[in-house]
Amino acid sequence: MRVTAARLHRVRLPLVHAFTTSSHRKAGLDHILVELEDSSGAIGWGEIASPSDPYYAPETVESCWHIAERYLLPAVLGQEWDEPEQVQEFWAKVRGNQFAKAGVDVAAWVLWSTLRDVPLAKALGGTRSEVTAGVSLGIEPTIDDLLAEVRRQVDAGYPRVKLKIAPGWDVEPVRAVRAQYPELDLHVDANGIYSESADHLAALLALDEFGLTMIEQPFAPRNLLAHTRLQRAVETPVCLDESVETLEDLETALSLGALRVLNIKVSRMGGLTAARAAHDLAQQSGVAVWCGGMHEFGIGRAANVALSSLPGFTLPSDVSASDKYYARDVVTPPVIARSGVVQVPESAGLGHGVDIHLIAANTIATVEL
Ligand code: OSB
Ligand code: MG
Repeated sequence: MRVTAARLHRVRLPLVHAFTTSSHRKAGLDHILVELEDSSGAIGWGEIASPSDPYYAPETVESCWHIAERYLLPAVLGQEWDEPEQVQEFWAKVRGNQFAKAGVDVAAWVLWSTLRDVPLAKALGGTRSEVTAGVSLGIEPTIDDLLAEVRRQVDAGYPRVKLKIAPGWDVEPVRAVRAQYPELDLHVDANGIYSESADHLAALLALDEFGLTMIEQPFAPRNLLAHTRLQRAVETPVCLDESVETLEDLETALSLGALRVLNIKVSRMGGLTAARAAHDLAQQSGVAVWCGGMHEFGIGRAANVALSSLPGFTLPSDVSASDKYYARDVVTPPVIARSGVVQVPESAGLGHGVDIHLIAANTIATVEL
């Protein structure tokens, strides 16, 4: 197999509901769609779902564009390969830049599974025909707004709710949601904003009484020791997100006892090949995993659904339906959830059509190599 042409499209879609985390507020997103074409004219699509600002991870939309255009696509173009796992070896010299790599890696997997006429999920070794979706809810202006948003999503059938927290927006919103939903599968995500100061630790320890499924990424990404200390002090499982960008990060975190749950993101790990390897290692180590999201458009979302079909993804994934995020998605049909369950497509490749008219209408920049 040989990629003979590659294109990047910077596409802007408005979010149906603005999203606020401990670091940023967004009403619309720019993601970069990647097209890899082989000599037969077959196309594999991928998505670079980097946030615009370097607050979740060091990358930005501009840095991803630069790295993909200047390093990743030139490394892949013209190379012979038989298996999608080989593609990451072509850019092995490029450090970091996981989001940019992930978009190109997914495009290679989609191209390969399309040409081999197998569903992406099967190509990865997926065993589930459906996956359970949770929702991730941002910080809202008031607790009443948050309760209304939880109500909307629970009524839509989602069985798990994650709440973004930050100092000053933690124990009280969690108490309020827990009081109304004593049995709900509920967890919190701090996106690394807490320190081990006395007041921050007091808030994190106070969360232990609410029966949360996990506390996700309370401390800064590289601060594995703080996560280890917290995990020793609380019953609630600690989950890592930003801390784990490579398999080696995961090995280190496991040997320290810094986590009991792992959020695996295709984007953060640099693609499906690495995400699947993280799944395998976590499964061997007895750590539960779920698939996190980055508000992907339908292409990245379909890849997340395919990954979530692997046997170790035993907790609900952030693969909510397209309509939670976008009025119109770039794939047809959009990703649909019924009672919080998403069917894993059975058709070859991505398992969705790609709406090139919608993409063209919302494209801000394109480049072809
Ligand atoms: O930490 O999981 C996160 C969105 C942007 C940046 C970081 C995160 C998130 C989410 C969204 O939680 C999950 C989704 O795609 O619904
Ligand atoms: Mg997170």
